[in-house]
Amino acid sequence: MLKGSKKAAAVLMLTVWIGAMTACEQNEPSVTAPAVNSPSNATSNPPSGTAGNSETTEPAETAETEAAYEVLAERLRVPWVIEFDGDTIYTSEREGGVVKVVNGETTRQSVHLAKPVHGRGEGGFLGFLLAPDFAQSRNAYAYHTYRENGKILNRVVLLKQNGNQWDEVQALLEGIPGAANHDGGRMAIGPDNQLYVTTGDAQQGELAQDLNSLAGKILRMTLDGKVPSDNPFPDSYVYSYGHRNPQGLDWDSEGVMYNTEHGPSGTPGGHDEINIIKPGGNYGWPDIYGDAEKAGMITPIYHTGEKAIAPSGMTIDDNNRLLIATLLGSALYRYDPAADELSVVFEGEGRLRDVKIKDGKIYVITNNTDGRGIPAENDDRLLVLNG
Ligand SMILES: [Ca+2]
Repeated sequence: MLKGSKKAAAVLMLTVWIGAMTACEQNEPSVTAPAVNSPSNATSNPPSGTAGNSETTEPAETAETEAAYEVLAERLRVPWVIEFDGDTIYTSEREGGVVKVVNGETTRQSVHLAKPVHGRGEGGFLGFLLAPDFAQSRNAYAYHTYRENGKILNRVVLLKQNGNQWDEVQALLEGIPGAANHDGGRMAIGPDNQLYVTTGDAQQGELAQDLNSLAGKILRMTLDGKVPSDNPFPDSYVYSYGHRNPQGLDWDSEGVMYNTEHGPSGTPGGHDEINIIKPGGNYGWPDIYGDAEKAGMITPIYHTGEKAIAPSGMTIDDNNRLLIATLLGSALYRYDPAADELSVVFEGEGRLRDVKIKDGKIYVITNNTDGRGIPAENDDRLLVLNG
């Protein structure tokens, strides 16, 4: 393992970095440069080099100082998820591959799909989720953008691992509206053993309110892709609606379901949300955001006000606190529902796409190679935090 001690972002770089923001993340008026401070036990050494030159920013290591994290994998290409199979870690890469990480060794595994990945903008090979019976079945679920008849769409497929590659077994759901941005793509299996899938509004906000559209929704399906008989709307995959671009999904120890999603672009921007998800719930987009209320619509339990953090993957710890990886926010945040407080847990490595906890250890994946960040030479990286 490599000792992680490099500071990816010098303050100097941040001006450039913010200038490079595009699409829904660019218009935040109150963005301030994230601090470059590291956790108190981090090896601290002011960055002296330039972006992309990790050699010159590498501080001398001292035996007494524990690094803030260790690097488990590097030079990943827009990684999107962290998945565990025992001590083996898998991550998806947005261009359409899977990387297997075992004891610091990475193997890039090809994915063979019936329809090619359409990798423009925020779309691509996004969600990737090992089936609960992966040990026996070698099955996984994937969510990817594709193009058909001139339209950008998304589909949910079942894959099977065959040696060092993944082959599509079956398409479970196709025709989910897509666009250059707002493609959703997070998948999770609930405590009810059903598959949940987030979809974006495909840059057409009104679709989020249309129960006949699969855009701007959280979908719920059986593990073989059917509509569960107890879904809130008859013969519909829709579990909740009125979402803009939900990116994080998890349940607490009581089975309460939370999501994170992006607030509006432009002015005022910000207003990124944490919601408690109820079956059949309408989360308001595009009619309301922030603290606004409207009959039949659910306001978030927390929003970020004018500040945009662009929440991505989210996981809930043993104390029912949410850990949220953020892109624009370039930090790992913790949200404690009991205290209604959002605080920074880890930062200084750029954009973060996903977070998971295993055996009490926090794992994050950076996302600096997606065209909106400033990648260091060895980005993107899978990190395990110390302490
Ligand atoms: Ca909302």
